Amino acid sequence: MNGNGLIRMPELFFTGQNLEGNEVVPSVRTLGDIIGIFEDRETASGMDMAQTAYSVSSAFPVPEGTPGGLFFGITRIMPGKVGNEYFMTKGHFHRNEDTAEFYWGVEGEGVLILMDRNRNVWAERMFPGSLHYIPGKVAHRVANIGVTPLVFDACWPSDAGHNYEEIAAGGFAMRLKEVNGLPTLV
Ligand code: S6P
Ligand code: ZN
Repeated sequence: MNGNGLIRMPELFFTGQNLEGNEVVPSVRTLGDIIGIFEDRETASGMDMAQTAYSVSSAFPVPEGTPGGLFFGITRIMPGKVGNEYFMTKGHFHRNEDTAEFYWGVEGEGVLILMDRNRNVWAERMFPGSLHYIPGKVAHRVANIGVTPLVFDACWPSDAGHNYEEIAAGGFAMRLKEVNGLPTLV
């Protein structure tokens, strides 16, 4: 792809809702992979566990754990609900607690749910063009509240790491549910 001389083609490309190029790492979470995060297990038991809940394409230009580097990822969450809870990401704290992250909305409608170390929960609307600074020591999870895929980008430090265990065990202190047709933290 490189041209002649000093001006080169970039190594990464946005194509629609995906990231493509050199060494892009795709990953898929099926509903079965994340079903434990939802409250309504009875409704869940009747659903197709093989369906994709969300997928992520990431670029890791340096090895995981490198100080000072950056990673980039595009997440695409399918529309859907388990009972009255929207399809959402697993959510995590960073393993290296002081590391922050940017999220920004690209397509669709979502809610970014945040929780600090005192289990205080708050949330921000996501939409094309919304930009979200997630400070260190704040857990983050995104729900798709619309009827089309929710696409957002993320940029985070290469030494952030992921602590999924704590959220898997204790969840967030509030759940985002559809109440009277509106997304509501309960
Ligand atoms: C990584 C960044 C995102 C998420 C992705 C899926 O720090 O926050 O790329 O990995 O949105 O969410 P989760 O909680 O399943 O990793
Ligand atoms: Zn993160």
